[in-house]
Amino acid sequence: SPRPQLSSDATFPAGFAWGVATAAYQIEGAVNEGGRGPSIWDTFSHQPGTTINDDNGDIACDHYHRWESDLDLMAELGIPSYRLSLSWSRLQPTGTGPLNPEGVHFYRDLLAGCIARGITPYVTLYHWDLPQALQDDGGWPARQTAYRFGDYAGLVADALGDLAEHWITINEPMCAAFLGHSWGMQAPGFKDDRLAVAAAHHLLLAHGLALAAFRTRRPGTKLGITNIIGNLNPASGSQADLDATEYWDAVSNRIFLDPVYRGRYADATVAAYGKYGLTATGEGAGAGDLVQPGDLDIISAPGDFAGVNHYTNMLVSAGPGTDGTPSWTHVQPAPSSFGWSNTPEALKAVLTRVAAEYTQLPLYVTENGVTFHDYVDPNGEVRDPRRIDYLRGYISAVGEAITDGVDVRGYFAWSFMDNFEWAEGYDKRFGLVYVDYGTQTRIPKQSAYWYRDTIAAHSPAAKTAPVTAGATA
Ligand code: GBH
Repeated sequence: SPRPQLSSDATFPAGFAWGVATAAYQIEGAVNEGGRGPSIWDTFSHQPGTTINDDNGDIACDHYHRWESDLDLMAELGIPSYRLSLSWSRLQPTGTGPLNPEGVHFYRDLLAGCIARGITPYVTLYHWDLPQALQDDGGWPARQTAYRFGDYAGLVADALGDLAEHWITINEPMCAAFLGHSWGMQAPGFKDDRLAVAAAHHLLLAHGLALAAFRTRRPGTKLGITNIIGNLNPASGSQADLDATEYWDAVSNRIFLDPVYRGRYADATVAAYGKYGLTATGEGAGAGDLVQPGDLDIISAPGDFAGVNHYTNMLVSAGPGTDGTPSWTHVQPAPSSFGWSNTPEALKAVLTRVAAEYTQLPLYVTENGVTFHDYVDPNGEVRDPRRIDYLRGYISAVGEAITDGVDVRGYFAWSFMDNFEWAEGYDKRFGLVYVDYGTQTRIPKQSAYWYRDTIAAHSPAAKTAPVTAGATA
């Protein structure tokens, strides 16, 4: 290929974790098999009108039955690391009580299957699929759910903790809290900011309780939380736009970063959500107050790495949103199916910010990717040059951050294969591998071959065994 693999300023340390990511409900299917209990995503996606085409995850990629060939394909594509999530309700069908042996068996086989193929698993304990029974008891807006999660984490540590070194407690509490309880576009589908803020705090508390429970049982493992971090830019230099940007930062980024890495909610976040009971530290709180004394100590107990998911670069302007709050739009909308921009410098800015302002822990980009309406051409190939451009830019940005001194240890492309994109159903294809859902055929897109070659070119082994550059499809 005449095009350079990555920018020349990008460097990657030995041992850098090159990977792909998925999540349980988005790929597994088999929702009524192996003793799995229902989750809020089963309930939500089966309500008419909640997802595009009324799609649901009943079958998804049928990964529950096809995991061996999926891992074979991953190994063939030379992908060294795999971030996957566990279905809480497959492991603990009602969110309380002992683990379901069939669920444990499935995940032990899956994780051992990764290791057998030379693929290093990175495991997320919670990627949005709360057991429905816990929702029926109040869900994330209820404090006890955080304690149920701590118990679950301890049981998982005992049952599976020997099979992976890196564990992520919670994926994107921002989406679980706000998309699920304020915007109403994700399970459980509420539109109530008070519930969303309570959910946010309890998701953070759940992270802290899980970290402690896991650490006690598996002292050698590495633990962290993954936050989605957008890059926010004021639409103009006006004071109003600067204020609006600070507001969005406070309620989308800082609400999750400050408690974990600084041990208190930011003043700007408290200013926005004090009306829903959020306080900086819970000092002096009474029984029944949202933030309790000691919560922030649990939430900010040191982890071993920080997970960063990044997709969006936003332009914030002061014009009132529907509820009188500031509004935002995407920067330079590109023709991806979500209208997302291709602005890799935003990822570099986010990584640089987290390292400069929040933590010296190693960072992992636990998700980054883009969706297009990919299709199989008459030759049976899936050509996705825009995804290759996107990945080249964003991966280069990671390498440039590393060159500048930011300690980034891994990059996981979202996603290994096309899958159930939540409220967007199967309409949005994020995969490096195309999935023909009718036949469950997997077809690596050109981007998968590009990623394979990029990994090889930027891994120590490449120096002794060079590979042919460019896509081979
Ligand atoms: C992540 O969410 C998730 O962790 C992952 O499961 C998901 O598949 C992936 O990224 C891709 O979305 O109105 O423009 O916001 C990121 C947050 C939530 C972004 C849903 C897209 C809907 C479109 N995603 N959101 S938009």
